[in-house]
Amino acid sequence: MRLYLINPSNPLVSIVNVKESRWNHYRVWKPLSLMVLAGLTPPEWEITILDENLGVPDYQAMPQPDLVGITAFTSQANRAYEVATYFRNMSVPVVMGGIHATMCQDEVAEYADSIVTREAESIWPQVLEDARRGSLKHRYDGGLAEIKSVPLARHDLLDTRYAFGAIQTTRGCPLNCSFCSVTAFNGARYRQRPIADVVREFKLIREKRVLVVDDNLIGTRPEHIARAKDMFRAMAQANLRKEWVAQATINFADDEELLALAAKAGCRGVFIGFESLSVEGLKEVGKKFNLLKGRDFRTSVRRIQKHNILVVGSFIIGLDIDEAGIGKRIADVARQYGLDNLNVLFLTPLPGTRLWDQMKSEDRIALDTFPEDWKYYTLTFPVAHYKHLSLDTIIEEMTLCDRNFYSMPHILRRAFGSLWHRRQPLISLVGNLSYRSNLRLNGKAYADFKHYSAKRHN
Ligand code: B12
Ligand code: SF4
Repeated sequence: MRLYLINPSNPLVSIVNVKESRWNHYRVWKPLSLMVLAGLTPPEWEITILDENLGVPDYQAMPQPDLVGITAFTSQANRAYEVATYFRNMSVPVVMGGIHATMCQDEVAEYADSIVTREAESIWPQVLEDARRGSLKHRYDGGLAEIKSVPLARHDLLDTRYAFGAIQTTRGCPLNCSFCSVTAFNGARYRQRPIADVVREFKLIREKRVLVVDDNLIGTRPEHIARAKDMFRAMAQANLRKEWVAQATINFADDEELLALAAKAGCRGVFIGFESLSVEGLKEVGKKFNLLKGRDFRTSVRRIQKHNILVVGSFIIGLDIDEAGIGKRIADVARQYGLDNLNVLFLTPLPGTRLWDQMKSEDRIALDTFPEDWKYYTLTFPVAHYKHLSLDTIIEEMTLCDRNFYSMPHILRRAFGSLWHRRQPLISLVGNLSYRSNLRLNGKAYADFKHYSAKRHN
């Protein structure tokens, strides 16, 4: 039995457009969902993982599979439907799963023979068995997985053109920020994989560099932090020789021992969601967690960096409190905090989030012809109506912010700073130049987007 597992591309996502810029090789990430599904698949299935982000395969020239499984974030839905339609026209059954299939079940059900909602661990072997017998059901729900049942992902199945391997050590997040799908999808309970599994899986990864995909690597409570420390100790002891980057909340900075252990285990960079410059903004998105302990963000960032860990900060533009001037203010503050890299995104109502419900009820979702418009739900296009920022203004604010933070003098200053502090100057420089090289592409993408929006609203 031949199984194709497909990660569809989104041509609008410039950061994954490898041909546009060679830097982008460092920003194409492995589709871990499919590697985990492969890990759950019995040996009688011959599995091929096809990641369209590395180039769209010539499906016609390939042997016909017995079953196709497609994953999709919302931004990949359009292409996912094209691929699904292609295979269904050839009478190959198609199963879709992942976040979009969970949040937009009725829509996805129109394009697939079967959909699998939420986490797949408990249900995928059953789906395969039904497919083998030719009796696929239209819908399956995997619920939330028993974390011990998460298999070792099949790291051997993808080719070596990626700069980073990928692994997941925890699932779920209790914070439930208004714009984020994680709590709705993976639940509020923070579930941690057995440390021995994590170490074993790290050993299976061929790449020297690894993306730890957890939404919050360390968690929020003392027992979560204690487990993170144990995991870092075990990783260091296993002498994995990996360098990895992860996402965490700002409390990562609060514990020197945690930072030292993370660095020893190979942590080289951390992605932190600051989201807003102001208390009102943090309250608006429901991330009051960032306000605890009367935090001084600059000190927190420095404390992390002292351990030779780069800090990438993320902010949102388009909150109800944001007014003209927000772009420049974010760039200024990001520099004051001393961030190594800045990632600013447009406030985007993703289906299944609290923000979606709110904006929908206020009739503020501007691009709402679905499924066509999903391709713009990449957080890099302003798809909503923003309270104080028109379409032109919000794009201008984003452009000003990026041009300011990624101006050549500022990039060089950061590069010298990290050289002086011996904090991975090369990685820092490459990261900054990679963002900068996308600014030109963004300009063109915004112009096309405005044109598209105008056509939509006429
Ligand atoms: C790693 C990651 C990325 C990587 C992607 C790597 C890759 N190629 O997959 C990168 C950095 C590139 C990325 C980019 C983006 N991401 Co992202 N990302 C994540 C993150 C943190 C982890 C995903 C992951 O690997 N999980 C581990 C695997 C094992 O879990 P899983 O994917 O859920 O898969 C399980 C089930 O869903 C199911 N399943 C999944 N697919 C399938 C398919 C079949 C057939 C079946 C049966 C089951 C099944 O089985 C798996 C095992 O249980 C999630 C957050 C999260 N917790 O999901 C956000 C998340 C998926 N990203 C999100 C977003 C918004 C984006 C971006 C649009 C914007 C951005 N800048 O972040 C871009 C889009 C890129 C694009 N191509 O269009 C949102 C998506 C919301 C939505 N409705 O789509 C999430 C949920 C975060 C959030 N804050 O809400 N992301
Ligand atoms: S943004 Fe981060 S902290 Fe907030 S709910 Fe999502 S994963 Fe949790």
